[in-house]
Amino acid sequence: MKVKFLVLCLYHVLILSCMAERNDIRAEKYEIDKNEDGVLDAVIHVIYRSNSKIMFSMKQGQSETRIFYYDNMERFSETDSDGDGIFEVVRVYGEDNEFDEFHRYPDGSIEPIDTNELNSKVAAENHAYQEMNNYIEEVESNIDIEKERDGPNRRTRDRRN
Ligand SMILES: [Ca+2]
Repeated sequence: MKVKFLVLCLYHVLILSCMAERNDIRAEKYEIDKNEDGVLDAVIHVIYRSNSKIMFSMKQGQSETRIFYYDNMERFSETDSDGDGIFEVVRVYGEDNEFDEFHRYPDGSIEPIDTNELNSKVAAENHAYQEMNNYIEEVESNIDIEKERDGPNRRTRDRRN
């Protein structure tokens, strides 16, 4: 297993990227401290298979959401909002960010939520979902830029020593 650590400061966000490679599976970890007070605001894990994202998880406080992808499309997600280890919100995604939602109970049983509740959630969350995706894409593209910029500089410094 090959492990790399990369620390970057972007927009007052401390990001720790830990990449572990196993065959064609690659995992990245981001620790986000928005105001640099030493208290993490979020921890994100992204897992890739053959450079395709297959899982994204984000833990903020007690809340944790895991999103699963197939063919680079979000297919399934689950959320544990109170940190008790039971992911009580289960979603299955269709086209254009539409989804159906189920409630998972502690005994493992699952029940679809009310249709009116579902429709209002779909409408309300499409906007927030788009903003989050834009933010993630911006962070990911800035990491690529930082890697390209830091790579040659680091090698130059190493040659002097
Ligand atoms: Ca829970």
